[in-house]
Amino acid sequence: MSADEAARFITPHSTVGMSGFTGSGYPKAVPMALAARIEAEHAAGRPFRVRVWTGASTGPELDGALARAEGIEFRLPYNSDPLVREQINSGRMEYFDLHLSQVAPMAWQGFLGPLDTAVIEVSGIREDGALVPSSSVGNNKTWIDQARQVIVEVNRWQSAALDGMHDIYYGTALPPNRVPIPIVRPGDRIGEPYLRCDPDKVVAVVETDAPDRNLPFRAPDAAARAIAGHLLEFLRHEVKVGRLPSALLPIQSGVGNIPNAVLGGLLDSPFERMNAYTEVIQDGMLELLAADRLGVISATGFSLSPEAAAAFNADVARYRERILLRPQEISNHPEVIRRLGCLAMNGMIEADIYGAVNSTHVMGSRIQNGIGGSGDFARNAYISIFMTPSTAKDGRISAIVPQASHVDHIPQDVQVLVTEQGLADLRGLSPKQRARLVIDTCAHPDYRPALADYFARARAHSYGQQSPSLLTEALSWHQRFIDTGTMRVSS
Ligand code: 0RQ
Repeated sequence: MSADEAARFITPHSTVGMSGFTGSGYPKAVPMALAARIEAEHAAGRPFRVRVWTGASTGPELDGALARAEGIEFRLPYNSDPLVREQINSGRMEYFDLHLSQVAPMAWQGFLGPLDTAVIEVSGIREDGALVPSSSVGNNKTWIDQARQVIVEVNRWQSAALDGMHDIYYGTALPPNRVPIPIVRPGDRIGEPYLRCDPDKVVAVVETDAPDRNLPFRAPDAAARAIAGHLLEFLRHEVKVGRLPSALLPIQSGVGNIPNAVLGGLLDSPFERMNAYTEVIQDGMLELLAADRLGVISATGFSLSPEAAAAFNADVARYRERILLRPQEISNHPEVIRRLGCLAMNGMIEADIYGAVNSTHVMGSRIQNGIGGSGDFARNAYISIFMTPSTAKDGRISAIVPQASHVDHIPQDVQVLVTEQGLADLRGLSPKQRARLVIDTCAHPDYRPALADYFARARAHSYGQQSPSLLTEALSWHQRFIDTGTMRVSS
């Protein structure tokens, strides 16, 4: 049926579980039709908002359209849409930001309430009613299993050759019935290629032919290349001294400019054929796969530039055997990440001198995106690495601060910090040893003296000496930015 007809099954204040993960595999027609319906209802003076659950970020046709219609009252999890961000930060939308591996298990626990409708993009429907997933798996299995009714969007743009790439594991349960997840190598297939779906639940099938979000990547700038350089040197050193194998350990890489520069650096690196156990497959990962530098990639979705998406779609069959897309509950499973010993490499907003990392909140209160999978990987990784340029906003903000204005990753979950200034290997160090190294290695020279001065005075006057702190001053850098537009102290 048409998307307009399908959207009529969604009622005000109900909960809708949408497919979609970092701009791939999200429904494109039904959310737009729903947004139009919400706008019409609002114009007629009738309130209409819904609760939206997704895999992670989606695209302008979903989050953007529904936010523009003022149609989302509550959203979970990770978001990167600017309109949604603006509504969250102005207090008009409630946002529950949680670890991506925990979304499905928490939905099963029941405290989030019932799921009324699942809207799931697929690349095909088989004769037996099983669904062929499209370019992401995310929480689709859980949404289909939990929803009272299912709307399926079949997207012709998605390559038919995706068939066979997915690994949908049906062995998860709530305690006390949990069993081990039997993945011991990134490429292990433990499930089925298709999503099971009770045909009696399907109230609508809508056909589309529309591309995924596919944002172009910026070419790596000098800071990104410097960060990648420091990181690759560190990994080479770890191999040389025998702490990492010559093929490294399964890599996890976040999305964005810097992680992409790191992947670019791996293309020319001396490491043997590597593997990836990650969430998102970006351009750099496909290049590594095509160059045979990567053996297998396990993830839950793609996040490609338009060129990479077109090239990939034209050649999916070539990659099919070496890419696995899993539910995000499995791609980000703490048990598997710990067992495989992933090397986690993620971006951050800021870190403090003790190595606590803020991935989510600007100036402690404004959400940027969300924690995503960074926590799933950081806590359980073999080595947990966070990266950022040492300053933001043309140098007016230092990314190394006396105290993080919000903490997503505690110092125990942060082993390596990298900026374009250098790399701090914090493993095995006490808080005071960490502080000296972070200030000397990672901070921008413009902010280094002020950080060293703060640390020296904290050493002299702090209440305790384990993690010296001046409580009334620790967040003053952020307040100065809010008050004056810069963290710099005016002369
Ligand atoms: O703002 O857009 O207004 O210019 O934050 O920063 O430098 O473009 O960096 O795109 O790599 O994002 C942490 C947000 C970095 C990302 C974060 C401002 C900066 C800019 C973006 P503008 P950049 P990136 C895998 C793992 C959490 C989820 C995660 C993220 C904007 O990496 O969301 O890791 N991570 N998931 O100006 C004020 C600072 C700032 C700052 C940057 N110190 N203060 N603003 N910005 N640093 C993927 C998934 O989980 C799905």
